Parts: sequence; C-alpha cells; structure tokens
Amino acid sequence: QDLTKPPKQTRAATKPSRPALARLAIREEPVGRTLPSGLCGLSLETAVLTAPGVLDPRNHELIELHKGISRNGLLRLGGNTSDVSWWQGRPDGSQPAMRHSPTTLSRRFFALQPERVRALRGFVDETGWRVIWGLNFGTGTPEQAAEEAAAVHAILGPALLAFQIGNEPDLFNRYGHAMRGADWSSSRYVDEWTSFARSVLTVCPQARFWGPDTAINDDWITRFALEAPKRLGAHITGLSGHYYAEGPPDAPESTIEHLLAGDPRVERRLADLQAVLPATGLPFVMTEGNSCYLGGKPGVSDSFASALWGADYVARMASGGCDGVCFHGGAAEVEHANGENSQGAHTAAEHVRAKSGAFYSPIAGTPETGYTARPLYYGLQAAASLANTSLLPCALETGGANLTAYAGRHDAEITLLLVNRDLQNDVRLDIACSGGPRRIMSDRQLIASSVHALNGVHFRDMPALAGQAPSGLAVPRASILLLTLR
Ligand code: BDP
Repeated sequence: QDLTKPPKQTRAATKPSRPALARLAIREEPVGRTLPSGLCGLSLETAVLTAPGVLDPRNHELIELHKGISRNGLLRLGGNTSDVSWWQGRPDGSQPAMRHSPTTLSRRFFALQPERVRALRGFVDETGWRVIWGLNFGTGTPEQAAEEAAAVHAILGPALLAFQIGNEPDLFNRYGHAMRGADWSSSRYVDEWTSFARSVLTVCPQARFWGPDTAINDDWITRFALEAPKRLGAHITGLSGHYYAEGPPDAPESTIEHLLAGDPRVERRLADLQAVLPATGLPFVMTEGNSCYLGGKPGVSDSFASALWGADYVARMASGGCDGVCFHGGAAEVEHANGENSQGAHTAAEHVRAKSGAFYSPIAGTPETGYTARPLYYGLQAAASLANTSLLPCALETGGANLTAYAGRHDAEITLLLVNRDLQNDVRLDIACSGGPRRIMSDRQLIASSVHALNGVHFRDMPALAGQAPSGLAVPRASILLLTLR
C-alpha cells in the first residue's frame, strides 16, 4: 500500500448534502485525570509463543509497529489458548498431567518453552512495553500455575507487569473446563482463583495479579474488585475485562453500520465500573477485545470502519475511567477453536478459517511474510494521541451527525480527537475554549477512500490551517480529525 498518495475519493457516488453544523465547547477547568502513556495496547493468544520468531528481539518490523502505537504499551498474553497451555519446564520436556482435557476451546494443548519466553523478554525490552501474562486456570492445576509463574517471573523480570489467572472465567461453564459446570459462579470462581494465586505466591512471593479478565459479566468484575484485595491485599494491582463489539461474524447484525452506531453495552459497562473503581483505587484495563469475536468479520473488522470504531472506543472508555484498551490480534498461525455461531452450534472449522485471516488484528503478518498495519492500527494511533493528556469536559452539539469529541490538555496545548462515524453526514465544526481564543497548531485527518477500504488508510496533514482559529472545520463523513490547539 502506498501511503504517500491520497486515496481516490468515491464520495461523488453519493448525493452531496449540506454538512451538519456542529459546535464544541471545551471547558478548560476542571482538568480530569491524566491518561496513561500506554493507553492503547495489544493482546495476543498465549499460543503465539509456540511460533518461533514472532515475539523475538530480531523481529524488527513487529517491534517498530508496536512502538508506533506506544513507547510503553501493554502486551497481554492470554485468550482461550492460555487455558490450554502448559509450561515445558521439566528436564525431559514431558507434559504434566493436566486437570482436564481440552474441551470445546481447542483440540490440543500448547507447550510453552522457556526459550520462547526469553525471546519475549528481548522483544518487549526492545519495544519498551510490559507484559500481562495469563496463567492456565482452565485445564491446569494450582501447582502447575506456580511452577510456570516462578519461571516466567524470573525471565521477564521488570518487563512483567502482572499475572492473570484464567481467560474469561465467567464463560467456563460453557467451555466445560474442569469441574466448572452449571453451578459455576463468581463466588466459586473467587475461591478457586484465590487458591491458584496463593499457590503462585508460595514460590513467587513478589507476584502481582490483575483480574478477573471476564468476557461479559460485569458483576464478576465487581465481585473480584471487592473480594480479591481482601484476600491478597497489595498483590492485586489491577482490574480487567473484555469487550467484543459484535459477533459472531455470521450474525446479520455484524455489520459496519451496526459497529459505528455505538453500543449501549459500553455505556452500561462504564456505569458499572464507575460504581466500583473509585473505591478500589486500582487501574482498570480492557485487556482483550475487538470489533467482532471469532476472529473478526472480513469486510468489517479489517476495514477502515474498524479504525473509526476503535479510536472512538478507546477514547470513550478512557473518558469513562478506563486506563487502557488492548486489542486482540495476531495469532494467524494459531490453530484453535471456540465459540458458537448465531445458532449456538460450535463451529470449529469456521473459527480456524477466521483465525487464519485474523481479520480483527491491528497488525497482520508473520515473520516470513512481513507485517502490515491494518486500518485499525491507525485508529489506535489516533486514539493514542490522547495519551499523557488530562481530559477536559466537552459539550458537543452534533448537529444530528454521529460525531464524538474528546479533548485532553498537556501543558498549554489541547489535543482534540474528533471522530465522525457518520456514513452520510459531513460535519462543519466550530470550537470554543473556555480559557479564551485558541489557534490551531496542527491538524491531521485520518482518511481512506471509503469506510469499506481495506488499505490506503492514512493520516493527512493540513498545514494550511495552522495558525487559524478553530472554526468552520471540515470533518468529512467516515473520518477522524486530530487537532492541537494552543
Ligand atoms: C475471546 C477469546 C479469544 C478468542 C476471541 C475470538 O478470549 O481467545 O480468540 O474470543 O473469538 O473470547 O476471536
């Protein structure tokens, strides 16, 4: 893809209409919390560690792509394959007796070799990122978790932020993981989780834990947030959950229009978090998620729409109190199967097919093919421009368009992220700041030839606007505008 050429505009095909007139009022006081520098992160299947050369200090292309998102982001290793992985630490390399056979998640177990974790250490040291490591809670034992944790802790050293124990434990009764049947509940989970964590602490007394890494049940997050610190005290250093905007891929509503319309579940989740987070004093990160589960939907998850969705999603979560979002991806080479189609049937083959495309991954490729940034990647870069800023209250009159605005201040500068997810309406925007008139320092658009574009997504600088007052700004339909004001 040639990022130097502007994309061909296909908009002429649609009827020209008057732009929606929008107005944004930014209050410069009170200044909200400062967003972490690692606001945008990535998440990978644990099983990616079985592929040589991926998370490796010699994988320069992948390292640079990570640095292009953040200089100190969060790389979460987990997913369903973390619950079917085992630590290959015995002198003879043999597999310990697992607590349960792989069930609907995978047809096999994945062996984790110490040398791959050493390569991971080299990789994250190059990127400046830190790791959240998921231990096997699904099919492993507390003793196995302890052995793996001690080894991983020793190898990763300061690059290890925390362990998680179990991926999406609120769905374990669906997967049929060891003895988690119909009576599986958040209280049973917290009890079992505690015995795993205590087992880890006997061999790794400095271990830190995040959790609960749940899929959909926010009441499990609340329970974990209240209970786990009571039991493990300062060893609990963060809270986590997952979110997929759509899915499965074959559901009729897994569309671009639906993705961009906004999701009331996000608002509900933020409200649930607000009720519990302040009292815990712990950071909260969406450690996994993406546009559409089961590997994403082609034409949606890999299109420019995913960039518009992803940028808005990160900023919305951040402005609601979330400290970071890790987008799931990679793992094109990982064979694993889970989940159901819209009829509730397991579709292992479909999932494997989806996985080989890994449609939602912000970064596509393998060490052999090389790597490319997918449209979503640019959406993360756009959202990451709010990192290290302190959020300012915004009052937005959208003029009827599906426009969102987020403002963050850093010293004397205000960074603005404006996301026009509207597929029909261009926007003309006037901005007023409570502290007095401000001028545009820089102005970049994230655009593509159409919301369906699979490549050609690029930032376009608009130097002509520098020094101007922020009024009458064009925010075309399906585009992002990034401004700095001074
Ligand atoms: C999530 C799992 C992850 C899968 C993803 C998907 O945690 O391992 O890869 O779904 O279905 O629920 O794409």
